[in-house]
Amino acid sequence: MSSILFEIRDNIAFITLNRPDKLNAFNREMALLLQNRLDECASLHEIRAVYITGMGKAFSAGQDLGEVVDPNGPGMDRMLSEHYNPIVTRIRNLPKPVVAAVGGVAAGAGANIALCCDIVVAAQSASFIQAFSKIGLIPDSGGTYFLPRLVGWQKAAGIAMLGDKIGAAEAERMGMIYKVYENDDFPGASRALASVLAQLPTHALALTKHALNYSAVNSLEAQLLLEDELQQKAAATHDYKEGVQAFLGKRPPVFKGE
Ligand code: LHQ
Repeated sequence: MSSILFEIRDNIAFITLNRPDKLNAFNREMALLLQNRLDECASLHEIRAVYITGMGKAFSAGQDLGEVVDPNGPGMDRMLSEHYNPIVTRIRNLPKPVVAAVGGVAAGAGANIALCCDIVVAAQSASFIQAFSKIGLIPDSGGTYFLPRLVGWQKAAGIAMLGDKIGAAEAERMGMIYKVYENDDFPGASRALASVLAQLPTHALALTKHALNYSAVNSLEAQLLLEDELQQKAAATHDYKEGVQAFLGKRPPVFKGE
């Protein structure tokens, strides 16, 4: 059985991290497979939303620590540059919405891969742990970039240094994630969210994502210019015309992602 399951249904790519006996910890094979699948998500026109989740009781426990001490393993110097950084940049550059559906613990790189997705939802019993300090490392996989932007400097410093286990409800309260669902509702509600995203104007969502990516580093002036440029692109799409026609015709729009 592959360590990454992949299925396309109703314009959604469902990606499942699949090493449940290791809490879906990443080894090299799983990291490279995930990269390949994210490339497919970018290139296949029929995919209009991506849904990443974990098999079993965890989202992911981050790096497989068995591989770290394996003399035949990839070695520390390749793990970020070849495994995690390419995953994070692929998710951020993917011109489609990416949902992280966190059903259990998300620790270390597993937490930060979830947090770099566009919309993070979690089951009530899920949790997020910046486990790095516990083993003498620093938050990676974008943790030092996304965490302070999501929750503010103080909370980020505390969470990163102490390695606290943050429950889903607290994560939602502090703005680390978008929404928490009751455990029983979580699978259906999180898939329904992906389904809504897959029916929205895909290009406009991609341009929104692009603008949000730049808002982290741009001045107001630069961001206003970027919004102007991207809005021209959005206005040139079929979906924009459809949205306006549907509004004027008092009917629901049918967006094609074109
Ligand atoms: C695991 C793991 C795991 C292997 C649970 N590996 N087996 C980047 C660059 C280079 C180097 C290092 O890393 C990185 C990025 C990173 O991600 S660093 C952070 C690595 N992750 C961690 O330090 C988290 C380690 N795991 C834990 O602290 C706990 O397992 C958590 C809090 C996630 C869950 O605790 P429990 O629910 O109590 O589960 P458990 O500890 O009993 O784990 C269940 C099984 O999964 C167990 O195996 P076993 O054979 O005894 O049933 C664990 O050994 C295995 N497992 N995480 N990262």
